[in-house]
Amino acid sequence: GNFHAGEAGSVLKKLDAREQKCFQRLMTDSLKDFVPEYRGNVEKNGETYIQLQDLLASFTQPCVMDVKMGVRTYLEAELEKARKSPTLRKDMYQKMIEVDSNAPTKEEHQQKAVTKPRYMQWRDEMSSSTELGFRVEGIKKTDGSSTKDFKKTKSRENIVDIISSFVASNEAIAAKYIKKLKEIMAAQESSSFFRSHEVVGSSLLFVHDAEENVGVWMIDFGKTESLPGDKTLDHRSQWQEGNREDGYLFGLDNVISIFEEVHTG
Ligand code: 4IP
Ligand code: ADP
Ligand code: MN
Repeated sequence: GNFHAGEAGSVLKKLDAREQKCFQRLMTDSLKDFVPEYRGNVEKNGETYIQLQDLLASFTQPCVMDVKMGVRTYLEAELEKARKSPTLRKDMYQKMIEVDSNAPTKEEHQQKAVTKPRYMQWRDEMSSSTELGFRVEGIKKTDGSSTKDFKKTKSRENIVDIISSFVASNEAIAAKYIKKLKEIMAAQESSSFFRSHEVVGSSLLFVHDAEENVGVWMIDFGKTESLPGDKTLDHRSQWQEGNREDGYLFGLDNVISIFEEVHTG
């Protein structure tokens, strides 16, 4: 994978130039406290890594949930590229038929391949991304067991159940998550970084433990792109190709509303 254990309290992630640039800028932005601290780069076995604060370090046997934000998980640039010079992806065709053998078109079955945007759009539609602006990607329980089996989780009711189970119906933990999510949203709404970037494929990482320590952070800026000139996004407007909107805050509104439903029952 992309990750390695770092020095105590840090994790190492394979360097990606776009992501490094984001972390550099985030260290002086109002979102600083809501992302892992960026601690420079390190070389290991001829590879370069960015060193990030280990967000799990202060927890005891934490439960962790990765929620991918936004109504789409591919960049506009990837759409354009696929239109100009489509690359056929056999691996993505395989991933597609493992979930639904009827999903590919006749032509895709013949090629045994799909383009990346085609696969990503299908994933977004199949899950809650397109409709609700986020999806649960994975959950790790306190006993260490983990699930990534959420590819077809789409309805609000299913997500309410998943999140109730994640917080083990603990009202204090749910309430702390709601407070944190509202703080993150306020910071995002006043962040110059957030306003000036298309934030795609980024996740919120939810972490809590039995002592009721609770945290939420923004992670994964591998597909977070700065906008040209002084263009800005509101992250709530509907996406139309060309406007670069990502639906991030539309999704966060829904995440908060679902946590509120979990909390009040
Ligand atoms: C994956 O699909 C995820 O969308 C990856 O995003 C994405 O990486 C992969 O694209 C794609 O195959 P599944 O989750 O359905 O397996 P992430 O790593 O953020 O979850 P990118 O490179 O788009 O970030 P490829 O092109 O890397 O395979
Ligand atoms: P990728 O770009 O390879 O998808 P991510 O940045 O999304 O990688 O991280 C993948 C997983 O690694 C996350 O779901 C989370 O569980 C874990 N992770 C990422 N960053 C941190 C961090 N700073 N501290 C602890 N765990 C992390
Ligand atoms: Mn990623």
